[in-house]
Amino acid sequence: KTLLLLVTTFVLSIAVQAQDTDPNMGIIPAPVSVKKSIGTFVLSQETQLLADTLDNKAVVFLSDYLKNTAMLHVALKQNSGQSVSNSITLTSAGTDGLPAEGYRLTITPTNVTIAAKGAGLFYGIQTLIQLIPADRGATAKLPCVQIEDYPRFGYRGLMLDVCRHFFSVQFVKKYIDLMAAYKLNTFHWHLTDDQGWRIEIKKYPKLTEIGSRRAETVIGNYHDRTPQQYDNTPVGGYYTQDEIRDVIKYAADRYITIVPEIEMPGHAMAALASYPELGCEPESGYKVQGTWGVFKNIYCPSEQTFGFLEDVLTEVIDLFPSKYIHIGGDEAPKSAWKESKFCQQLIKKLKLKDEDGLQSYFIHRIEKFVNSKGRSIIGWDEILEGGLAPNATVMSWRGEEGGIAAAKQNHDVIMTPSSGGLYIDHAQGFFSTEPLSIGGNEPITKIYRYDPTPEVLSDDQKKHILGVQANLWTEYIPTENKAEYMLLPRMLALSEIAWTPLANKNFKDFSETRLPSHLAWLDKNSFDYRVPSAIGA
Ligand code: TNX
Repeated sequence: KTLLLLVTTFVLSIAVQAQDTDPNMGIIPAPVSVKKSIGTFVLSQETQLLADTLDNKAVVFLSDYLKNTAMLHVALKQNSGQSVSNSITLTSAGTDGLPAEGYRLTITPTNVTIAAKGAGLFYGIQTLIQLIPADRGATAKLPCVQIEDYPRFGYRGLMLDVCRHFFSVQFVKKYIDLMAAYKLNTFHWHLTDDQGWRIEIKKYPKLTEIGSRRAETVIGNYHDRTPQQYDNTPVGGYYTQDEIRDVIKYAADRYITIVPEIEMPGHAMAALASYPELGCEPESGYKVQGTWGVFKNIYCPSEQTFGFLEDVLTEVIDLFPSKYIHIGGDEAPKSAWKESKFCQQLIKKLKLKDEDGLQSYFIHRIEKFVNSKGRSIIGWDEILEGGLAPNATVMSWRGEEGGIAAAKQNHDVIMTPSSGGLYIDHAQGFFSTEPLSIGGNEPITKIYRYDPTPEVLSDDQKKHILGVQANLWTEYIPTENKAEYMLLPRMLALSEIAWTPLANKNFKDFSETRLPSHLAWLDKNSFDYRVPSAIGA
């Protein structure tokens, strides 16, 4: 009898494997392990949703999803520990040996079980949601399977620049929804730049009264292309602190941490236009900028500036619960500091080598302040220049070199190199045939193939690579539709490089087998996206 059973099981499993053209069951990002079995579970109005804690964020998310999106009115009940047939059970039992953020999803003909703790439950739910067929009647048939899954990296990030163009709270939430569906967990919110200050600071009202508006919207491409103009309407907008709190909660309900970025010492024209005394040439008539690039004037490293930045950071830290505060640090030209008597005297007084030393002093001082509040700083890789602040995490964007150097100095790193296809403001095909963008040709194939752990690092150094991020800079992205077009479907490739084990990555399976149903889902939900092309044309 046993033999017969064994043989039958063997034959059946061969049968399953033989016809298995979709081993990852359409799931993006591809899970760690998927073991299919025979049969289906029928999800219907009679199915019960059982959970250990009914007010758990993930439980509420699934319950709301089934009711409001899947239109399946499944009753939510307390899990008694007894097995109940025709149920979806969400439980923290059976999670032994699961890595952080991991889950076990088991579907049998009688039950669905997600075993997980914390964020893992939310990710198990996202996978379950992807398994509910889009085309169905009043019930949904789910294929029987056993999935064990957890992320490759703890930091799975996506940035949105709301300064070059402003995006509404509603759009930011949509962006967060997309991130959540694809298991990204860190939203980097670029809130200040030369072209706009977008966060209300109670102590400095002019930051938003003056700094959130600009008159000019002439948008010439700063690479040698024909200057173009999108429109003639002024750009403005900012988030009140209440709106920010609302977005933080919305993200937290989806296990997404928001890392706010307050740029310094460069990319500061909107702040200088609001409070000229923070610059080295207060009489020069600073303006919120209407064109793109790098501007000469930056914060002057005076006591007044440090006082201002500490006040701003205090309000930012009170709002955002994240461990990290991003302090920018990129593209700060030093000519204004070179020309300033005050800066030259300061360099002498502090016995610094040069302006790079002054920048390093600047960032060290800010780091000390942020650390004193129990938080840590992230900076773009220029913060390496003149010496890294002791606890800083580096975002490597001008290639991987900055990240490699930082990891070798035992600093944590987030990889986001433009050379890796992670600059999703770059065109997704030949840029001459794409809508106006900053340039480039960064097709989905390129981002998909990116591996955030450079081979030159030792295993111990690789542990400093916390994860990976893609950046949506919005110089050439004035509308929500265009933001979606640039983001999608490259964000799905990002999710797979951030989550899926290297050995399970497979571009053919991703693009040909799994992506099409996700594109159909994007269509159904009226998202704009670029139809991907394997050759990047
Ligand atoms: C460089 S990435 C910048 C941004 C621009 C972006 C355009 C970085 C730290 N700085 O200010 O928007 O290039 O691709």
